[in-house]
Amino acid sequence: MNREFTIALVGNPNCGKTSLFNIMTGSRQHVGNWPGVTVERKEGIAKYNGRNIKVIDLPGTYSFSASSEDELIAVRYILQDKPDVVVNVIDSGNIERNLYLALQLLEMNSQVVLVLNMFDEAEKKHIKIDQAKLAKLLGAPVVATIATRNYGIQELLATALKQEKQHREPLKLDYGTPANQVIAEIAKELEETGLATAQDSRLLAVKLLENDQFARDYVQLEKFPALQETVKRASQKIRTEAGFDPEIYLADKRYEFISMLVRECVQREATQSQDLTERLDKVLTHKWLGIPLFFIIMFLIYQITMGFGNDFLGSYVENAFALLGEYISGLMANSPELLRSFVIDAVIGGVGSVLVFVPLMFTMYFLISFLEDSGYMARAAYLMDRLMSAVGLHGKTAVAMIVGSGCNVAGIMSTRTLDSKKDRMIGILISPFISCSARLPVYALFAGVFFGGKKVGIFPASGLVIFSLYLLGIIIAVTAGKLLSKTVFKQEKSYFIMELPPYRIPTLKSLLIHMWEKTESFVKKAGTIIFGIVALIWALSIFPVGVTPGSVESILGKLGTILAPIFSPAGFGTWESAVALIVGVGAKEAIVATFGMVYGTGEEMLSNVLGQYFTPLSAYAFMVMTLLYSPCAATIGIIKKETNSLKWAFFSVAYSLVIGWGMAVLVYQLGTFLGL
Ligand SMILES: Nc1nc2c(ncn2[C@@H]2O[C@H](COP(=O)(O)OP(=O)(O)OP(=O)(O)O)[C@@H](O)[C@H]2O)c(=O)[nH]1
Ligand SMILES: [Mg+2]
Repeated sequence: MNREFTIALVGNPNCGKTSLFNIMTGSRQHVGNWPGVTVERKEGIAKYNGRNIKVIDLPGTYSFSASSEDELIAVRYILQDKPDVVVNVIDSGNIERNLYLALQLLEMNSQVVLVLNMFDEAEKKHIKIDQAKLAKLLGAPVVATIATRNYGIQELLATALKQEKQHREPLKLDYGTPANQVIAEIAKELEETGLATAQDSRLLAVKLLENDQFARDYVQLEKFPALQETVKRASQKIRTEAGFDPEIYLADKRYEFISMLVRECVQREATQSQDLTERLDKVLTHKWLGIPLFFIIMFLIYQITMGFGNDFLGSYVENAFALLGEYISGLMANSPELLRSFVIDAVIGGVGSVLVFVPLMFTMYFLISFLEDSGYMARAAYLMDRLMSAVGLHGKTAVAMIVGSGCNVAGIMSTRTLDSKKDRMIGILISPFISCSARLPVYALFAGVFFGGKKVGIFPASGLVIFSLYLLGIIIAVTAGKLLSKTVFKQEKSYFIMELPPYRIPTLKSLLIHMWEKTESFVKKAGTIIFGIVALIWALSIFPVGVTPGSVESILGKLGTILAPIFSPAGFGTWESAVALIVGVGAKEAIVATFGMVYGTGEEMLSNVLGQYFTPLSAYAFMVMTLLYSPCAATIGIIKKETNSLKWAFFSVAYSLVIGWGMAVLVYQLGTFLGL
């Protein structure tokens, strides 16, 4: 079978690979202005001149010495799957740093196209790059692109296709006399033993000489004593002849070469003016102001989401649903009782109760996308790092927590960027405490009913309540992380290095796409998973035959009744709450849907009747429970997958159940004691 012509996008984190991928393939993969957005391989098809080109988007990596899971995915793909053309995406504004990876790719015997992306930013910084000269010195074609403006993409595809019939001489970087010879020897031995192909033998030889762990594992060096001996002798030779360890010596030679390239091909005009990024960072990452500003920004986001998204826009949708419910219920007045109950209670009451939160979702996602695309998220992680390291957690855990506030599954995936296995385990296990967007409908419902219309100072109380839950999630996550790092995952402190990208003004288009994607998946989830759960519990609510649907005598009611006493100390020991919490493990939005079904009456929206079943205090305890108890099914699945262990998935459910229940009880009992 003819394999499709495949190109792979490889480059440093945050250089615009996914942006290029999206334009080339018409995909809508997540793009964000911080390093480490993409953590898995994505595929798409680009068309050029009627020909299909398979395009692979990979996580970013700074070099071939991969240490974290996401980098490993990138490096392994290049070595094992051998794409026809490696498209090395370079951030033109930071060409020196990006060339480090480029040199390693060019040392392979494969087709490489160098892409100077973010060409607009280089121009803005008054950096001029002589593309022809760079291409000549590196022996590979160079194309300039601006992914955000769809500039240069056709040329990139054309150039990539052209390489099919070309032969490129691998870059023979001059490492000096002692090294050149030993590298050739190791490469030859690698090829002879079949450990490497002509394509990657030189690169792997260099990496082995550098004592690179990834390369050692990749060729399984410990199984080949003769080769091991050769590498050892070669290292010794460099040490005696050059006077340095091979790692230092070889890296130094690479930097020497890069300096030469930059001298020859890059022109910089000196500029005096401070750019926008520097000015903004003076305030936003200020030593004292930074963290309070971060919390103020998050506070405002929740305020706007509640005030504008939910109370203002949401009320229209709620009214529309109420009218629809009334209308349909009128239409179905003479329909069979069961059908009527299904449509009115399950579909309108259940799924409808979730859908009224669509405006809330898109407001939230619009604002979060703005923070992500502008580059502020990277600052937030940088600021949080100080808090994190104070309690012994790795700073990148903050990135996972921020990403996790959209969806815990995504947050857990993003722990792939953590180098140390232990740091990663902690990140995975604390991520589910972060308040994700699926919990928002639950808060919005309860906070709206019990705290809506009240004000604390100038702020609506409902927004404050939701913000307090967001903070509580962070506090519990950090505390749990500290405990885990002191007990199960004891280790040395690892350090956080994260590049702060320049602030970029997000394009409205990308914000709208992001918002649309997320809202669409929220609606889809309501129509599929939530609908499925609702249909199931509805079925349980009508049996045994003859009971009033949704009553305590139904199977559902009986099940809930058994469990209800567990929740009595937390103030919500009703069978309905017990059932809602059980199905909430399937998906947190299902909690709202369940109440909608068992309390709602179709015409009367849930928010009008909920007040009869909770007090403000028990409502708050219930929200705390929703925040903390058990991760949802999708999150449990990803914990199992990423830790590769059922045991940890189980642990995660068990310990969060205990914490969630304990905190809800604490809130309720303390509140009662205080007379709230
Ligand atoms: N000005 C400008 N911005 C760009 C360009 N290409 C991408 N960006 C922006 O750069 C940021 C990073 O883009 P991504 O496509 O997510 O980068 P990536 O290389 O996939 O990043 P990782 O997945 O984290 O490795 C986003 O904010 C993009 O909007 C460009 O050519 N010019
Ligand atoms: Mg990406």
